[in-house]
Amino acid sequence: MITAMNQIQRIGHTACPHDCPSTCALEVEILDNGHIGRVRGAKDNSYTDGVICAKVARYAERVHHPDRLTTPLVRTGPKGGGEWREVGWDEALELVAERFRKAAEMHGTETVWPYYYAGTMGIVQRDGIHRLRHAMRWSYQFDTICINPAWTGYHAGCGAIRGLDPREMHQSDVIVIWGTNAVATQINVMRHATQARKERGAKIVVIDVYETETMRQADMGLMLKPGSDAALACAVMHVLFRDGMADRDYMARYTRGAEALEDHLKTRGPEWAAPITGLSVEQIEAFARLVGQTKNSFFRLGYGFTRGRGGAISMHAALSIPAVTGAWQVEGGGALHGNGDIFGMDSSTIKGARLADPSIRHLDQSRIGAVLTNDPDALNGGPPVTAMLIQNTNPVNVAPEQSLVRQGFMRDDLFTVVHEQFMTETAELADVVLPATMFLEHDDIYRGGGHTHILPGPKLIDPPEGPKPNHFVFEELAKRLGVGDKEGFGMTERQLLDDLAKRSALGTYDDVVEQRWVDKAIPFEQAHFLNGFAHPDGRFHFDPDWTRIMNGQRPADSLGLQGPVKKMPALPDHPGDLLEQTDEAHPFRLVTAPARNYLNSSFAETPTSRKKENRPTAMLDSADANRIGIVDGERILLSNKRGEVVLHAVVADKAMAGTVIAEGIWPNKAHENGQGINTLIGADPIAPHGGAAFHDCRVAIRKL
Ligand SMILES: Nc1nc2c(c(=O)[nH]1)N[C@H]1C(S)=C(S)[C@@H](COP(=O)(O)OP(=O)(O)OC[C@H]3O[C@@H](n4cnc5c(=O)[nH]c(N)nc54)[C@H](O)[C@@H]3O)O[C@H]1N2
Ligand SMILES: Nc1nc2c(c(=O)[nH]1)N[C@H]1C(S)=C(S)[C@@H](COP(=O)(O)OP(=O)(O)OC[C@H]3O[C@@H](n4cnc5c(=O)[nH]c(N)nc54)[C@H](O)[C@@H]3O)O[C@H]1N2
Ligand code: SF4
Ligand SMILES: [Mo]
Repeated sequence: MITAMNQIQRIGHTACPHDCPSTCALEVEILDNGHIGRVRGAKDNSYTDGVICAKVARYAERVHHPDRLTTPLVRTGPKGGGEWREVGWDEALELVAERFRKAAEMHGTETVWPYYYAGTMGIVQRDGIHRLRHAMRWSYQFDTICINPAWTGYHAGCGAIRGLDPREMHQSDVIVIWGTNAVATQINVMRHATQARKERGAKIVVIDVYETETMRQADMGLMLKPGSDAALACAVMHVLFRDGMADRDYMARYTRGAEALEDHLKTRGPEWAAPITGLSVEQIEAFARLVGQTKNSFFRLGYGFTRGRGGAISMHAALSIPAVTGAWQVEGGGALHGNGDIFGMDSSTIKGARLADPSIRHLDQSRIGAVLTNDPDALNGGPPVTAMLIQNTNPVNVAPEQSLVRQGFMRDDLFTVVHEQFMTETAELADVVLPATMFLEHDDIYRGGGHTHILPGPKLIDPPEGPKPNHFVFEELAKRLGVGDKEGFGMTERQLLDDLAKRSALGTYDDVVEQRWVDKAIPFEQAHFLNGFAHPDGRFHFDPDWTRIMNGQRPADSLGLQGPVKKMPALPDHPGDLLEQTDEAHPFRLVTAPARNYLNSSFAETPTSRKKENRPTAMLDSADANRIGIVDGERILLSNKRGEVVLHAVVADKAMAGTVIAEGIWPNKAHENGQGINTLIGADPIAPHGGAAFHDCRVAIRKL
């Protein structure tokens, strides 16, 4: 424990490893007992600017948590029964290697499915699993749970995942924070936006489906119906064309499809959009006027509004607005969703890219429930999955179709290894649990999501005895599985980081550590696409060819995972019947938004976060609550064809009637019947390139 006796010995420099676009530069107090004290944001990093979220400031609670896993465990009783035998690493790894080898002998190598995600964003620890996957010819994962609809929609317009330098907000007179609850999910967006307001009177517009903390700080809050953002964008562009605020010279030089768009939008004005969005005609006109008359409008486009079945369409439609106004031409004008494409990092050795074989099947990450319950379509022409290695993700909690996921994990013929920091609900259903280190305890490197920096995260403290880094697991399994001296194996983390740094023209890893971060901001002309957009024709596409959008991955259909491409509208439009439709039995639309004090499934284990979030709730409009006779604080049941979830009602007029908000991915067992919120969420892929519609879900509600 940290006591007053422990002095600060030094300040360590690192980066936040969590799955958050802010990727903050951190300063960590290291105490003379080897523990950490406070964690702060680096003041001299121009994006972090000394500001981080409260949950990471209290990281001592997580890294020195008494419930951390410290010993490998082998299941002794029935699955999920909680009976384990403590074993040494050697025994655990021998067992795993033996079972993986046997599974492959029986069903072929594709029966093993390494399943991972972004619990750590460190490139060595997160992506090294692919090296082992490729070497062993195990099944691939089609990563869909998070970025796909957003990136697909953005790529459709701009041709790359990059945009404005976020620090340009300080040159903006309007900042549109669209479909992201920045106060909760990426605090630094809010920091720069509110500073721009202070410095130059910038107006902040927030577009969300409920009154978030972010919206509360806005000058203009647009609260709309879930999934209706593209309709809003269409009406805004209609007004821009109608009232002479469209920049026709810019469009002629830089865009494709502008004439067709103008024509198409003639029937999609504010009167058309008002009933679809729930906004008033006046609100839509006012927003259109604001961005139409303010060239330096900064569109900060988030993920939240893309987590619906029209998600890629919504992103592309919102992104089309600055291409109509020509905002991109001026400082502080244009859009940013993420800057993934600016870094030029070559992690091919870490990933074992040269060992990859494109003929090996892909399995859709979001459809893990269908995969594990042997849905032939989800298995994509291959054998059943009978062995899994899981790292940095908690699918029993976070994946859609939770009932199927759980049923899959309970299969007796499935051998599951979970490498984790805590006994998550996925680990509880494993056959073997391996304890993992935390970011402060191993070496890695990170890159910004919503900014322009590459940040090193060197090991700062020793782990407790027991936990090992992901890298250790790849290497030890590779040895036991006879991978031999294939490229990338037999190297330490430091050697792989040096290889990455060298291939990426960053010098050595030590050079990067020395510098604390490397700013990879691209020149103004490039960030603003003034040398052309990133499509081969150099133009922004109002009329994307949705069958060819790849966002860095191969298109879903070429992986054998056919998305519903044919339903995509040719030009920005309301996705309409692509969305999950409410009906008489299910009159509510559920949005499963993030909780401020959790990060996905993480931090639900830390006492302060848990206390602040209190209990799982569903927020209802008072008219809805009255109609079904629910009062604040009552137990209620949310249900649809996928299952039932118990929560407590919060009655508050913070969303439109018909919209219900459940914040946070609570542990399943925090809900009365043990069914978590993802029981209600579907896993059918979002058009055209996959993704999970976490915020697009119809439900019935009744009181208990
Ligand atoms: N505190 C905290 N921080 C996090 C996370 C967390 O769980 N908690 N998760 C991390 C991860 S993995 C990610 S990907 C990012 C995601 O961060 P964001 O980009 O912020 O995306 P979401 O968290 O999905 O949702 C953000 C907002 O979108 C709104 N929303 C939902 N549907 C619609 C819609 O149809 N239209 C509009 N306009 N808004 C809609 C929700 O109400 C919510 O307020 O945040 C990261 N940071
Ligand atoms: N209802 C609903 N569900 C959602 C969402 C939503 O908005 N609503 N958001 C979705 C999104 S955007 C995402 S990205 C997913 C994310 O969901 P998860 O992938 O589960 O996300 P995390 O909670 O970030 O990380 C998972 C685990 O990684 C572990 N971990 C961290 N670092 C390491 C490490 O170095 N090694 C190992 N072995 N383990 C480590 C942590 O202990 C944690 O248990 O959830 C999705 N699920
Ligand atoms: S805001 Fe995001 S990146 Fe920054 S410390 Fe918090 S979780 Fe980490
Ligand atoms: Mo995410």
